[in-house]
Amino acid sequence: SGFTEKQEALVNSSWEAFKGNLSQHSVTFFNAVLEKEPEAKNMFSFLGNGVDPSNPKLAEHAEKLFGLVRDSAIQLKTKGEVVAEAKLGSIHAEKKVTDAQFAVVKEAVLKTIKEAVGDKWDEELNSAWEIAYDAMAAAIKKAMA
Ligand code: HEM
Ligand code: ISQ
Repeated sequence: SGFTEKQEALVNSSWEAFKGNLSQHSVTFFNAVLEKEPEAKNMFSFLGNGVDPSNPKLAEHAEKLFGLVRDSAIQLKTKGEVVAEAKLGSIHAEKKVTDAQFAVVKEAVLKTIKEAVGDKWDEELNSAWEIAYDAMAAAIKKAMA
């Protein structure tokens, strides 16, 4: 039932793969979000010119998001639950982020991790990311309320 050491290790190692080519994977990530949710372009101040691979803000923001999903995996393993900082709740409440948008970002995270790990991808790895993402999304939604 609990999040296992193996699942935590899978998330950690694929987080390293993501960081290994951060600028490329950040572009993949933003394109995947915008393909399903064009409105997101207006939600991020730094997307004024669309997805510009030379804009360092893309990587900065993507790194924060993926880093928090990794942190979620660590929290799940060490204490069995995930808590989000109050500020994360207020930012997303302010931007009026919806459940449907959380689902779009989830699919984009999974697609990006698949690209990052290449032939190391399997269902177990995918499922570990899903569990960690869902737990962090739930914690943010709770902090939004
Ligand atoms: C801001 C994390 C889901 C929209 C932030 C920030 C963090 C963060 C750390 C503040 C720093 C930064 O801007 O990079 C997360 C995590 C998510 C999540 C971990 C899922 C588990 C979403 C979703 C949306 C969204 C689904 C809607 C498309 C935004 C916006 C900002 C923001 C618009 C403000 C960006 C700006 O300053 O221009 N998020 N987020 N987030 N998030 Fe999220
Ligand atoms: C949501 N929150 C923070 C950063 C993000 C970067 C890309 C797409 C969605 C995001």
